[in-house]
Amino acid sequence: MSALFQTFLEEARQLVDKKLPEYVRELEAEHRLKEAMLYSLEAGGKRVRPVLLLAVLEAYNQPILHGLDTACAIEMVHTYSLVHDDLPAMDDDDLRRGQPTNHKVFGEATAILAGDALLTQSFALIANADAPLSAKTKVSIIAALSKAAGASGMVGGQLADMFAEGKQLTVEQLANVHKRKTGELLAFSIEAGALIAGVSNEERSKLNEFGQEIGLLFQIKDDILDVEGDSIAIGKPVGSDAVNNKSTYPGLLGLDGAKTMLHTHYDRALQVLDELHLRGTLLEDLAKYIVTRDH
Ligand code: GRG
Repeated sequence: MSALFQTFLEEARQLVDKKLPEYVRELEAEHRLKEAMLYSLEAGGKRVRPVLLLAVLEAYNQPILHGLDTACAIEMVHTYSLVHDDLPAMDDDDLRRGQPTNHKVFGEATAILAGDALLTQSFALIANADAPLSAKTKVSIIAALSKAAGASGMVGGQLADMFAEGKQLTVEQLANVHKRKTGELLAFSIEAGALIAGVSNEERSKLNEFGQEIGLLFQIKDDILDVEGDSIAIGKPVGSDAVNNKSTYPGLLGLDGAKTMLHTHYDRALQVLDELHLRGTLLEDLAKYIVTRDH
């Protein structure tokens, strides 16, 4: 990782880490609700989505502070999705990022409401953004976020994923589920950066292609980490358990096949950056970070 990228990553994360709790603390709402929102917002996420948005601004030489409210809004939507994903009615998880899940600490009803409040608040953050964004830009960002997070994006992808469980999917079907469940919000992070930076429609559509590749890379890498992490954690040979899960890339393609696919999409992401004349910017570093990360 280049020193420049390392510094950017740290600075961007610090900005987001400082700003996110401020929005919640200033809300006129019940202490318990705010505590539950803060608990998951401050639980140590990697902040990949906000960093993607801020990196687009940096790549286009725009002040990154112009995107801070929107970057935090995306992290709120992401955090809501994890809180709800962990609920007993969904994945029923006890731990998230090594800590008890929101509903384990605050109870199911409060966790549902904390997720609802995070989602709703995200739209207010964009509408009330301090940055010099025109009303038209704010409406475009809000419309794109609703699409990425809603029924045709993340929420519908979550439902499709639930109903795909135990079924044998093709790689195309799997890619489609993940494109909606996790890819759309990652791609939106890039799109929001493009909208704030005011790039041309042509560049925006190329950046969108890059965003789609990033979404895929993130998911394939996540599945690979699950297999390698599981095997290391329980001392079994790599590929023994998680690799048998047919709704993951290693499950469908084998671990080596998934790694090959990861590198194919990484090359494609770099090619799109080339076409945008953005090779050598932080966006290339970020793509590399997503492919080489260890958690
Ligand atoms: C409940 C509407 C609703 C949607 C849930 C995102 C999602 C949809 C579920 C998460 C399931 C999951 C673990 C998917 C794998 C990819 C993923 C989104 C991992 C978590 O994202 P990171 O690694 O998380 O960015 P951190 O902890 O760093 O914030």
